[in-house]
Amino acid sequence: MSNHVIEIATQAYQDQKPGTSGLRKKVSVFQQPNYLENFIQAIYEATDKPKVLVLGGDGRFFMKEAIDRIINVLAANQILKIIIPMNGLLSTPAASCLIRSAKASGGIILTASHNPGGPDGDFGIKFNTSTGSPAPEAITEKIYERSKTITSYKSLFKKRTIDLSKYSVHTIDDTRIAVIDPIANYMEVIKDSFDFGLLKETLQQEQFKIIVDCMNGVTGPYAKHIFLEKFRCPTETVINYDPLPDFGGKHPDPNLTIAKDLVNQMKADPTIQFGIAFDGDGDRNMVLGQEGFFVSPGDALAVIADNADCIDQLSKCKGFARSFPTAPAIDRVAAKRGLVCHEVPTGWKYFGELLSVGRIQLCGEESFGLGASHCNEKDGMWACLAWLSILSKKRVGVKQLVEEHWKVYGRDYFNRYDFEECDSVKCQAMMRELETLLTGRSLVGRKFGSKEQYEVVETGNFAYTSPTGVKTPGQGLFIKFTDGSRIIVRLSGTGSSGATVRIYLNAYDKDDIGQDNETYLKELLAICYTITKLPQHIGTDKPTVIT
Ligand code: VG1
Ligand code: CO
Repeated sequence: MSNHVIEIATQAYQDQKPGTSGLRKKVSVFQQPNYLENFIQAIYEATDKPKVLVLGGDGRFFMKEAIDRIINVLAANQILKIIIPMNGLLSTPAASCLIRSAKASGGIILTASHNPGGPDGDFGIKFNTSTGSPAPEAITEKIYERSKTITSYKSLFKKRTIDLSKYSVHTIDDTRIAVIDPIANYMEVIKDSFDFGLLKETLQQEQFKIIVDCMNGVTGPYAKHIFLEKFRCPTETVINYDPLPDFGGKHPDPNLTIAKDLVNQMKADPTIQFGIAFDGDGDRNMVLGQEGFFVSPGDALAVIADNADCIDQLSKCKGFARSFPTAPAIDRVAAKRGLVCHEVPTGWKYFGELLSVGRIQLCGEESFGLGASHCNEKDGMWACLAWLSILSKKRVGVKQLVEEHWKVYGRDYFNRYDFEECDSVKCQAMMRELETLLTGRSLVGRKFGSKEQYEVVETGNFAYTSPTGVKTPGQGLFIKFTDGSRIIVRLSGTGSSGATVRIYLNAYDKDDIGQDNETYLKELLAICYTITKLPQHIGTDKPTVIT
């Protein structure tokens, strides 16, 4: 061991279990003594001493300090190379691209995604493997196991702070640290994905007005580069573009409730054709058409799949995938094209494997995440350019495109109801009771609804088997009806306090496509409450967020 390295004795924490997407906790939890160093040392040891790691994040509070402290631990472990984007700012999809371009062993992404930031907000660490994909559960479990028994970590005797404000190369003993331009790398990866010439032409037309809301997350610099520098759009095209440690005090969550700036702006100015908002780390997106016409994520996925021919990258599409709770609109597109649509549990790591082996080229989740084969993460900016490619080639508006889609395929009315910060014990009790009910057959054949139109065809708990045969049970309690409608209940794996219950409803209608979403789902929601007894269990029937 070099003279410069010391071993620091530490107490293991027992709560460093990564959830759906990384380890997410309140900033104050991460600020406990050695909490961060323990977890980094655990990653290093549990992933067989990686040689090259990418390190960056979404700019949230505590990120800069965390980068310094992580460099200290990794350099003390004599890692060969650390690649850091300028100012530490790296969107989650760009991190995935960079890991692959640099042939790195993996990446540490400092983000809690759409969770609030600032000193009282959340912090998080995602670990991605050399394929650019979020680490599968086998790896996150190993990291967690190591974190529970760790007794020391390595540290530099003399700590170093690296200047991240310029492109540069530094050395600490045997470790090289490269501060690079992440946008250049991202652009290189997607350069052949779209017809950039056509996009520029379309966006320069005065009547083609768009608005891109970065919600003060990490996508600001990418959006400014693409829309202002490359496409020369007017400056007002990109809003909330400065990455801020507290995201301007708001949740960087692109949904109708929180991305109000965008919704209001589009309602006020009907000449804006297209609007999009991204989350804190740039992997989620919400799409709006003229006057704020909302595109549900399940429809967005299906519409892109159906128009894959307009997107260069998707010209040789072999398959699609969606997460289990996502409305199955894309399944019908797949069926028409003679392709497979895989159904995986919630969380991008399950898509990662399918993307890596080339089984799928496009996939997405109901939580506003959509991604494709250029990287191994969901990618908000890619989704944006995909939409713009379709609109440019077909010369139609968003609303028209979606409505035409419904006319051909029928419509999935869909809502997710979140009940946040609930009592964990009560939620667990509800889930156990419900699991007993739904893994039995007592509901099958029963009819619900005013006209008894909802007849239960199947109930259970969703289980997934990966292409390599890894089984993941218990991924969502479900009730399926004969007409294709579904009720799904699961607990969130990304919260930082209490429990969050998520209820997903989707009702399919082949012909009646023009109804109000909320109204259409009212009856199914009542049925859901009757079967799950959710209001009795958690003491409320009022969700905190509906998306
Ligand atoms: C949520 C979403 C899931 C998404 C995950 C990470 O997980 O439901 O679809 O993949 O967040 O998104 P959960 O377990 O809370 O339902 V992000 O943008 O953090 O990377
Ligand atoms: Co995110």
